[in-house]
Amino acid sequence: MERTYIADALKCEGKEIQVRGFVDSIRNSKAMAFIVLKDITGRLQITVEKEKHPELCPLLDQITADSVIAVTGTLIANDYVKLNGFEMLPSEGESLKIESLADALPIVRKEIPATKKRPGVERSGVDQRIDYRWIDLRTDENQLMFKAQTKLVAALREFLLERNFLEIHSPKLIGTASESGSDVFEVKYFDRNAYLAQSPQFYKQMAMASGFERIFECGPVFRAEKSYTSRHTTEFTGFDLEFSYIDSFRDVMKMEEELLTHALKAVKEAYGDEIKEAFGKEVIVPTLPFPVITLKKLYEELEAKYGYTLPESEKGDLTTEAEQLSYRWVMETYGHEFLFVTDFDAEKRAFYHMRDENGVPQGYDLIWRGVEITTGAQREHRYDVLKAQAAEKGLDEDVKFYLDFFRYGCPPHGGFGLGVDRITMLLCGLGIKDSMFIFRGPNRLNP
Ligand code: AMO
Repeated sequence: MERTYIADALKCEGKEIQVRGFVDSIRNSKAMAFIVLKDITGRLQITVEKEKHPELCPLLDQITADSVIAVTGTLIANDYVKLNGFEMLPSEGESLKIESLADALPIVRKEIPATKKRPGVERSGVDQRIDYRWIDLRTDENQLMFKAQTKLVAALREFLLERNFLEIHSPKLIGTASESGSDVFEVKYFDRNAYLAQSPQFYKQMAMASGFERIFECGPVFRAEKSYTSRHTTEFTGFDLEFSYIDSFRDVMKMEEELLTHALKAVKEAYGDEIKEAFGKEVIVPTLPFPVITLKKLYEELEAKYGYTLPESEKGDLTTEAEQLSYRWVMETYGHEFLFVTDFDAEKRAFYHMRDENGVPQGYDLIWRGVEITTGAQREHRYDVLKAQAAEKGLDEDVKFYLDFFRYGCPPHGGFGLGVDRITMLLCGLGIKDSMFIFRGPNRLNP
């Protein structure tokens, strides 16, 4: 018999069907057994009257929580059943099969509150849960998070495909340390060394020199940074795009705000209520345009309103503290969750950002709920200027292959990189370890 998802089973009253999934809980008493079965779509109570099914009793005695079983039976309405008002009654004969028995679980996925009869049990810490991430991911909350992420990425894709963007897949093994020259992972590559791409930056720009005009890529990004914050990981998923024939970095900002608004609308429609219930976070579809402020003005505002003083060493860049405070500021000033920050110092930005006549990089950071989710810019596409800017950062030899992209004709262009894991984490109000499928950090290479 074909397997029916639990969400569909609930529409099959009176029919004999088969459901398969994890045992969410089992109550096995003398006369009756109640199993709550969970699959990716929902939960269903299976009620076994033992007298009617003596052949199932030895199996029922074996079943543990989180075991995987298959049950064939008939769905009937029963007002006494709290779960959906339905229960499944197994068919006669061998209607229950144990597919896999689970050992006692090594982690506590959710806090168990104390009752009069027994003390409460604390939830395991995040690092312990990551050790057994596949078990941790079975919770409704975690599965919801990945359903929402899937929706988000699908909506980003959909928006861009409708606007003639091509999807590219650039190499992650590259021959030279790239970008800002900041920490990259070196890997053995036969008899020499290669590096893991810290961004698809060079290749998305190469696509502009290839005349692709509009491209995006969703793929892994590697950063050899020893950061131990709730926002940093050594490998994450980047959603990057690049497009040609822009007149200013403002065109890039416009594209991004429209893209994100579309994606958040899709997530809200599909999962807004569930996210609110599971994580206590409202999915807010932002209004257009997003607020914009220069870095200098932002610091003035933060100082005047909240007494924030910028450490001298951090001048020209956005500090983590200021990033967090900017959320309060943008909410109080605009009632908006997003903030574009522009006019960083050239010294603090990548060499490939175009600069204006005063040397100001033509780019931005986008901050959502107090965390940077994007860097974007118009790129310098004029070979001589770009070469000089790379030389200024001591990178001209390293990026020679990249500079060549600009020698044989290249349209003006710009783009941005969005951290998918950061969006998911902010959407659910979690830290990065809790919101990645599997977190990677300086001390974490397993599972
Ligand atoms: P940037 O280095 O700012 O820009 O990265 C783009 C976005 O990626 C996310 N991000 C991270 N997420 C988790 N852990 C990290 N360690 C981490 N580092 C970055 C953030 C960030 O905004 N080439 C440029 C993009 C461009 O100009 O198109 C770049 O890589 O959300």
